Amino acid sequence: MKKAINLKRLLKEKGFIRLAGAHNGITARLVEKNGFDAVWASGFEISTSHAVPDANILTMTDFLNASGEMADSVSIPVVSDCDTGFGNSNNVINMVKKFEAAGISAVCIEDKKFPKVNSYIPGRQELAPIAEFVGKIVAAKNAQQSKDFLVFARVEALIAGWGIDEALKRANTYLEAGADGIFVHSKSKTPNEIINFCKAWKRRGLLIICPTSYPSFKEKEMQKYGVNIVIYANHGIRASIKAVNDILGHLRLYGAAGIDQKIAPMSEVFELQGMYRMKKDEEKYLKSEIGNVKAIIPAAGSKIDNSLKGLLEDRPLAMLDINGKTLIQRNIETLNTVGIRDIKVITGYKRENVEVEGAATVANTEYNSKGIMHSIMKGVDDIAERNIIAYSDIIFDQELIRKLLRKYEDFVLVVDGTYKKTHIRNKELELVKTDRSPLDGVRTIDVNRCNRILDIGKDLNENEAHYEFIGLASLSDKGMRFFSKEFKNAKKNRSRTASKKNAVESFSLAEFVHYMIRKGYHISAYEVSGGWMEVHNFSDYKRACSVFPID
Ligand code: SPV
Ligand code: MG
Repeated sequence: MKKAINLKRLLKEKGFIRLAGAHNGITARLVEKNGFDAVWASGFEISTSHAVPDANILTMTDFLNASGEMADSVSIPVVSDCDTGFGNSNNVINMVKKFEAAGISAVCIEDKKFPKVNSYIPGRQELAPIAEFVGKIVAAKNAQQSKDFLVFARVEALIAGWGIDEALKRANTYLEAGADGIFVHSKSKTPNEIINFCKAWKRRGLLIICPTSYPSFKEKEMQKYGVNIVIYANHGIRASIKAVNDILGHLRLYGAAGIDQKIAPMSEVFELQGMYRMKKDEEKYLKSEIGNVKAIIPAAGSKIDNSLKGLLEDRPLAMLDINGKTLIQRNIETLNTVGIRDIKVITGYKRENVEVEGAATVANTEYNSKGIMHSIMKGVDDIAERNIIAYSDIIFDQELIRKLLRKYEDFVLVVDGTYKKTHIRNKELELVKTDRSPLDGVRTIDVNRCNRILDIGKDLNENEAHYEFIGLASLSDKGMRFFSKEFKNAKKNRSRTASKKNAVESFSLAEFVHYMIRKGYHISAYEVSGGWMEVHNFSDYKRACSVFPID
């Protein structure tokens, strides 16, 4: 497994690189996001995250799993802290095989006796014999598969109190044995010990330090003394311990009020965990039974019948509560149930009060001066195999949508032939004339017959009309492309002549379909007798309430 960024090359190019500690996928991702050159898969952090001491309590497999997760989560290299190599040279051979295969760019082993204890803990800090550690380095270098894999040797002589001469001797011997770099560790409160080491070290191999206990050492200074890699080993987990403690304290004392400003928003977490990328992948690969279908619900308009104003206050019609659930939410759930998950609700009037689940919202800030067609076009981005457009003042049932999805014509409007008998509103209807009249006055049967729309509009003569358009349409990808293209053309051509009111952006869907019919397009009618209801006024609302159970 190869990393996108090659650590060996990076070191050659930059001469000085910065690593920060991590213990799992998300912390590694934060290291990358914050611009570090590589991740330090810290033994201290991994142990802490398992709530055990950094003292070889965890196994090689625990470290391998954590390191592998980090490597999978970032594109920058991961350098794994492998303590003493989890045993003798036999364990080191197995370790290199496993870590290299897991996509790790380098391992670092330290010259202490197994089991080790974290370097900052006073007391038992026993060094391994030089010969034994050299054997581990040679074994590691011989075990690696790729020439780019690096093995760093960590000198603990200063930690164990053996002094600078022992540290120099060990550093030189380890380089001779084939180590790709020397990590010289110090727990001194000042950088002097490390500076003295650097000054005295004539051999000059790749040098690594970890300034946890001597934070005053500036990166510029480090470079002056020949340091090539600085590891900020454990600040991430210490920061998170403090942050989590603070937040838990706040929750205990005050509850969740006022806490949102102090924690990462969910959107940031979704971004970090890769949710948005997954949703994009889903669009591409997750094929549902119904294929790739999108829905657009224009709900930007401010027109509300006077009889409903008391119920709506500061909300658009789509937010009308019908027995515990809003009108729009009922439609979104119906679409979701059928398998349509890519839904865009176009908001405008009082859009700050529009709340939907299971759909995205797109703002139409010009809802006052432009109409439904402008809203619909705001919802058109990538064109799907099927594109549903549904007005926000109707409620439809699942069966109607399922049947509509089985209509394969390029441009289909759902029309109802029963309006002459059931018309109980005082609202102007968008009437439809087709090349064939309805099969029967009230009841029809779905025989999949294709009925071509000859005319549509509010001003159509009732005697000539056969149906009313219910505000639901289905377009194939080809149909949608023509629809968008004609809209753009019409916008361009008419902008010179039409008044604002007559501008194509102010058209209703029916008005634009009328325009397309005039241009010769074949628009089909899907005839229904029910399966939907409209909500324009208080009587409609009462009827809807009597149909839906209380949620
Ligand atoms: C680690 O991060 O696990 C290290 C560095 O080994 S330190 O804890 O600073 O010794
Ligand atoms: Mg460690």
